[in-house]
Amino acid sequence: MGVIAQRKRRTRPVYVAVGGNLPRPGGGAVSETFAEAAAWLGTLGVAPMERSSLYVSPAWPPSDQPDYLNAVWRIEFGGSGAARSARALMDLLHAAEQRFGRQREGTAANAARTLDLDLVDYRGRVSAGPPILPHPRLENRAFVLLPLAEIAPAWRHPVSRRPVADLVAALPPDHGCIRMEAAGAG
Ligand code: PH2
Ligand code: MG
Ligand code: MG
Repeated sequence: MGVIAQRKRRTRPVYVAVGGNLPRPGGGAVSETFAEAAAWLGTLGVAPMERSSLYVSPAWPPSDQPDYLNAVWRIEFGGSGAARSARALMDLLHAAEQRFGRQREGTAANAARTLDLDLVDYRGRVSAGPPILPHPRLENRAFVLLPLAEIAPAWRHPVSRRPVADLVAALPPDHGCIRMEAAGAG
């Protein structure tokens, strides 16, 4: 096997958790925001190559916010060399959030949002950040684990090494996160 083929094989994937529970300015479904954000990232050489179904879940912590739409994407980098570090990718994800109407200034933690793109796993790296890797709250979040298990059934938590199926099985039964029937544009 050539060196290039070997290197390709060893490259570990990057996963991003996607969420939103507000229409962006000017309107439009959250699912459309996801699809357009994916397309925009693709133009920057950071293409979501695999996208889970869309999942609906109540906002966490419980509140009167609209339900969230969530998904997980596997990201691949194009030839341009864009975002070939976790930090650079995080910056691009923040730029996408801003482009699609995310308000950060003056908003509380867990405020409703048009688009949230969280780096869940960057090639298995463990880091105090920024960005903190792996995402510190992913183990308790059905809305991250269910879509991740869908597109990456062999995934293991980079620190605990627990398989994603075990993490899913440990979720409280009343997590309320439901996969939408049609494979979405998420
Ligand atoms: N994201 C949050 C806070 N709460 N709840 C759900 N259901 N889905 C989310 O993506 C989510 C949340 C902050 O990022
Ligand atoms: Mg988040
Ligand atoms: Mg975020």
